[in-house]
Amino acid sequence: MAYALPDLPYDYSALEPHIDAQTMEIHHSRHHAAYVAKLNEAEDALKGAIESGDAAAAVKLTGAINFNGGGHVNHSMFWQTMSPDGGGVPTGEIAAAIDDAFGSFDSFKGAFAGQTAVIQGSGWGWLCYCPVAKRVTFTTTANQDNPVKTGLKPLLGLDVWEHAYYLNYQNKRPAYIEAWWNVVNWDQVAKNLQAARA
Ligand code: MN3
Repeated sequence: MAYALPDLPYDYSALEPHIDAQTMEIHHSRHHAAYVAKLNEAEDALKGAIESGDAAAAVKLTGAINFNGGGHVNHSMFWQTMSPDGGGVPTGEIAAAIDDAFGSFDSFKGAFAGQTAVIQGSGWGWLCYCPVAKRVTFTTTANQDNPVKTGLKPLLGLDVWEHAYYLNYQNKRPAYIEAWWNVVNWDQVAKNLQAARA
């Protein structure tokens, strides 16, 4: 079955003033839509390669599947972990997990914002659950790589591709990150932690 662009759980203007409506519309309806379309194309081509027993053709497609599949997975989580009712501080299990790993929520925020701001080029900052260490951790990925590739389970991702903020924040990535905390949907992040631990 082909992948489909998921609807946003809120209007394009719902995250203003922190993330503007035009950025949200272009990001969702053009960028995410393109990842979905190209992922479907690559998977169709992969089926053809498998059916014809062409391993070299299949290997050649893995880059497109990683990039566009990552783009689809990453953005699908990104929309869900933002909300017009977001922001504030996490509570319950997720708050305890963050305190345990980072010392405090403020310490986590500082580390997350600082490390995500300095990603070179395009990429993502992530709060993840490590099923080996059984604790949450921070990581960054380049381009559309997803932390599942290194065995981590992503709980919250921040897109710092310029398309995510340039219309409103231009080159001021740290200002975009600072604003983004106001829309983080901690209820969803808490659900993601529960699912990751299950
Ligand atoms: Mn993006």
